[in-house]
Amino acid sequence: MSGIKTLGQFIIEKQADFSYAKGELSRLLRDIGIAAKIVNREVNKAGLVDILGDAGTVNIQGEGQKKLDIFANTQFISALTSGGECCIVATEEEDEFVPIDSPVSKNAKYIVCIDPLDGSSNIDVNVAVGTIFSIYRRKSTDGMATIADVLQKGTEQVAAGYVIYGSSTMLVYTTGKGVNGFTLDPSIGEFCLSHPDLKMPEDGSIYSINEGNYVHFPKGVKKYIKYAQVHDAATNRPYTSRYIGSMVADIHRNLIKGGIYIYPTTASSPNGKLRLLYECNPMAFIVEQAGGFASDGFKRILEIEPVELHQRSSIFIGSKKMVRMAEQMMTEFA
Ligand code: AHM
Ligand code: MG
Repeated sequence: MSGIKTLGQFIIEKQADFSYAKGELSRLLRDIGIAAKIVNREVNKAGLVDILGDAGTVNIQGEGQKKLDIFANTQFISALTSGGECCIVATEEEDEFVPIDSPVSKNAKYIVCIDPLDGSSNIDVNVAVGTIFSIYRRKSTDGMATIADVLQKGTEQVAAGYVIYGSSTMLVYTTGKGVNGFTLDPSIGEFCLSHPDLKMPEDGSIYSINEGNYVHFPKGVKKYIKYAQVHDAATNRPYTSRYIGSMVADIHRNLIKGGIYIYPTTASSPNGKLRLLYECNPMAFIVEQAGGFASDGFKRILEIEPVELHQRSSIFIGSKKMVRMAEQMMTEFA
């Protein structure tokens, strides 16, 4: 097996990095990897079986849930329940957090926040979707973990990652010591290290935003879009516009090529659309660990104090120089 390093091997190798962990975090990451493979199998055959389309229920945000959202939600909760390392799962698909009340899990050290299948409106048209997860250490020391254990700032994350179900399936994660990417080799059913120590270019020339909402954007965002479209050879402008409408896929591309992804406040989403705990914080941790930056337009995403489970935020995330420039315009035209 020359040259191949599987996710499992890599996690075990890196376990020594965590003086506080006795293998629990490694097992948690392994459990997430296993659930991701099961979800991948179903996503891959979405066009074949009658699992496609609306399930007819509506999630806490009032959005229609697709059947695969529900499937993915169930898979991740069940993997985290049987793994025994996690005492609470907070998921975008459920209005309350899910306490894991088994004898082994209730004293477990970790909290997982997860968006089991992000961008699910893209499934019906065979466009990449993703899973986003975030892991925190439990703060309380006895009894059942509580909401206070879940509402931690992004800076407290001990690990975060995403899975992209795209032209190939990848799992990308960080434990705060850089970012590593693994590609699923379907022939052996293993995630294999393919993108060691991922670094995001400091500057880039891709901007990703749903420009259809232009009229509803804050002035600073409008100015940034105009800046992105001006010809200036020295700064590689005009930038290229790329927007898939699937956060994981848009950010994954920009992470590798250099770029900025923006989901600002709009008239219909005055606090932004994306959720702080399930989407913004984990992606911000990964991007910062790769050398990029994430802001809500004025302050660092990872330093926002969460006050509720399904809190939303605007987000400007990507290559550091691009995000700083967008922040500058937000302040100047506030
Ligand atoms: P979801 O969690 O309901 O799937 O929504 C999140 C998705 C992101 O993946 C994507 O970037 C964004 O919503 C697209 O929103 P819009 O269609 O408003 O541009
Ligand atoms: Mg989502």
